[in-house]
Amino acid sequence: MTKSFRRYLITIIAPFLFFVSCGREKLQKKEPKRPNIVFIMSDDHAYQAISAYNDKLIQTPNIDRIAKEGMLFTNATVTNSICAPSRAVILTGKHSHINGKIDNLSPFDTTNVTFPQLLKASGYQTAMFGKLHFGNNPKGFDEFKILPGQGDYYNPRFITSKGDTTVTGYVTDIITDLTLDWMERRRDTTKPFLLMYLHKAPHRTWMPAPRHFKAFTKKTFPLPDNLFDDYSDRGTAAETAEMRLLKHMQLSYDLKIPDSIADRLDIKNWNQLGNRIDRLSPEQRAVWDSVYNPIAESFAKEFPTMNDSILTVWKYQRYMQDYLGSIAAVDENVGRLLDYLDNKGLSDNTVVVYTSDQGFYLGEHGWFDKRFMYNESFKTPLLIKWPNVIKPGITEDEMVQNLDFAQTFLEMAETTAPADMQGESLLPLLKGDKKGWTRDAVYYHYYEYPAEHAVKRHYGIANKAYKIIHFYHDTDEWELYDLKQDPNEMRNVANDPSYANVFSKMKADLAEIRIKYKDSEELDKKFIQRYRDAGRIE
Ligand code: SGN
Ligand code: CA
Repeated sequence: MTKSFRRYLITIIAPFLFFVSCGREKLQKKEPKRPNIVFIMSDDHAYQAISAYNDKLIQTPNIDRIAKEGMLFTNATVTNSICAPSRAVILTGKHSHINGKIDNLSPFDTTNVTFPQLLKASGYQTAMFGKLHFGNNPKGFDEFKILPGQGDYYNPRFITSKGDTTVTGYVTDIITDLTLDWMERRRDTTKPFLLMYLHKAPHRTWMPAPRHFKAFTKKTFPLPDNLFDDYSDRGTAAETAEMRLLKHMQLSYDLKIPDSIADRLDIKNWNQLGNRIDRLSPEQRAVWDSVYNPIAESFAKEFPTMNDSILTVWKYQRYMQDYLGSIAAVDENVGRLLDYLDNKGLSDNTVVVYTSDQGFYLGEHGWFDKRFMYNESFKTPLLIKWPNVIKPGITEDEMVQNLDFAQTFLEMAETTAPADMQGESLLPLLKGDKKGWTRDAVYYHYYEYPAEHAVKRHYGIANKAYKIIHFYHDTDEWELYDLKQDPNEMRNVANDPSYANVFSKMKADLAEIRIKYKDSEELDKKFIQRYRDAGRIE
């Protein structure tokens, strides 16, 4: 470089660089200090189907990015393993018996105070896109577009504050399009934001994006050890539940055998495929038919000679193909959102949470669905990244719950949480301060019975070593599991004399935690009465 060229560079470029750096400083001053919060939740996404937990079933590279850059929780649980109640717990930071949303059936009581309302009042811009399932609109959001009830997979309808719209396409892609459109066009850059990005997938009836039909229907998956559980060594609740692949998963409705073939095989019942695929456009339907019809034809040939175990395995494989196929689009779309945050320079000051409204049975105990306090539905995936606060790649095994989100987000936003919230802020764990975390057991209470899937009412407490469950209402049964000896929860030891001391200690701990959280037999009776008043029980 000649001297004169160097001088030229200094005189021409230096003022420009000075100008740019001042501009950046100004920009930095304007950037809100409190972190943005991106809460990603899918519906019924089991931790067994996220490769950061277990890569035997599916690769989820984008969801895994959150764990690689942040923290993976291996002991995250819900307080009531069903959709709308879990969402109510998340928003209110209170157990179901306090916030009143005990089941999916009655609408959410909107006089509850929710953390988004508090964040909005403290200066956050707030938005929600996707599935809420509350029976009413969310409060505390500057903008929302939600699915009515469970919503549809294909060409779904959305509810907004200004009325309904129908959007063409696949639900998981659309929820992401709506989210990115809001981020790009309506975000107020002078405020931190709370974004609730809530997927419908992979909820029953597990309908993948047309682009994933083919690849997933060609795969076979390893069988869970207890696929052929006979429910001996347990109480009656596991045996009487109606969520078995063999008996309760529908060949037509769930596993996409067309009605015409179901008729021919005489397996037609109340649950038909018809209305599940009526929303497909002719083009989408052509892709559907080209993939699912040949599967149904070959099933029709084999069906007459299938015994129960062959049929169970066939159902398991078809179930996994569609369930995991639906997750493929969730993972791709989470990648789109993470890329957007990276590309816009937002990632450094944004907390990203990935979770599900509860776990799910992927053939364990021979089941699909959730509701029970047994591991696969009690636990839920939880991955959190927060650059500069959470160290990358940490696995955390402390017992955290969906009850804790509200207080966690409020503390992140330097906003005081109401004293009657019942969770605990996760900030000590996120900052690596284990001494600041004292919880050693968590409480659970499920109510929706009698109802679909026939899982009896129960409550219980779990610590890292044991779990005790009391089934009540039309039964009175206790179950105790030794989680270290029997991680698959196949043997109830409540009546085993060698566990007598553990049993009485766990029972006492359960009574104590019920008092701590203000749950009681009076409330149990009140909620049973609610079912009587609604004519759901005599
Ligand atoms: C629907 C499903 C059930 C599921 C509930 C609750 N049946 O009723 O299998 O348990 O939702 O799910 S379906 O025939 O409509 O698919 S939740 O995630 O909304 O709680
Ligand atoms: Ca759910």
